[in-house]
Amino acid sequence: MYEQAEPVRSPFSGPDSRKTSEPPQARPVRQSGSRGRVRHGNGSSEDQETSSHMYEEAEEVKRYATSADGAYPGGASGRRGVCSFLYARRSSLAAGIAVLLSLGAVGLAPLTFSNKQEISQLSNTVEVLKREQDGMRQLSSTVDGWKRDQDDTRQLSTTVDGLKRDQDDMSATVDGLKRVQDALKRDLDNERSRTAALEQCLHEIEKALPPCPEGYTLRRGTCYKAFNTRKSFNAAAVACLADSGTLAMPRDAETNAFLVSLYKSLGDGWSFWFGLHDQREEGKFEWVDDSALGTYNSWAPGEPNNYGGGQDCVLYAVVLRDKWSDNDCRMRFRFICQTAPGRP
Ligand SMILES: [Ca+2]
Ligand SMILES: [Ca+2]
Repeated sequence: MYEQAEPVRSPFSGPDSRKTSEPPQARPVRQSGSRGRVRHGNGSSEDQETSSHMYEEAEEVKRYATSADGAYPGGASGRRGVCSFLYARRSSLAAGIAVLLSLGAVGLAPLTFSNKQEISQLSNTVEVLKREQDGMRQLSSTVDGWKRDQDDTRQLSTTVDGLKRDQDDMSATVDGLKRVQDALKRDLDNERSRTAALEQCLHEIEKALPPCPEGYTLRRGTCYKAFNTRKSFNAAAVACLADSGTLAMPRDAETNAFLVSLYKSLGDGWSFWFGLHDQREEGKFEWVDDSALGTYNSWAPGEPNNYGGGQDCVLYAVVLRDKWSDNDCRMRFRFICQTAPGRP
């Protein structure tokens, strides 16, 4: 295929360079080996030979490619020659491409490595900043909590101040109440002293009084007796008059309690008339000496009820726990009389 190729001279072609009239000889295709490798530094004679052959072949291809008709001499056979030529040099072309890619990789590797380092450092910095941001957020939350605690403390302080003022006011009130209590105690002591003096005086007077009629008991200058006989209200009043007295008139709680204890000394379970009635005007109770009932009373619950329309006389109702009850004056009950000392 190289029969028509123009001979090419090369400074490394050696003695064969003189055979210009002879067509170039086809070279065997080399897949690999020292001729296909790229070497740097000192070139050996083999390397120089390889470079010479490559140069010559490149010149041949260049001439055919730049010819007027763009065709390799010989037409289709020429194109086949180019393809054959490229195919035969594929190992060399591959080596060249590999060299270029290696150079590119070698040149890009430091840059890529540097970028990776910078990205890694930047990523680390971002992580650190994120952690610091989280820390700042936590710190901000803590500060907010402290502020709220501070506000609560201020409110608590205000509340404590208010409580202190209230305590001072209460202390002043308590002091005033203590003074009033002390004054009342003094008054009570005075009253007790006066009462004791009066009791002593009354006792002295009672000792000077004549005695009560037989069967009567003296209490605060009056003689009382519970009769163990049953009479109507009016008959009982007549019996009391026989001792120059009347039915008993308990005008206060102490006298009322005394009379209850007096008739219970006769026995439990009996009711007793005493000197209260509304015989002159319904609902208007008065004592047998015609004096008004007054403020004190000891009515049983629901009494007086004038039950049946005919209850005008009052008794101690044993079934009502010794409380007062109006009843029919004609009924016969035991009774209590009172009289003055010295009377027969
Ligand atoms: Ca009545
Ligand atoms: Ca009644």
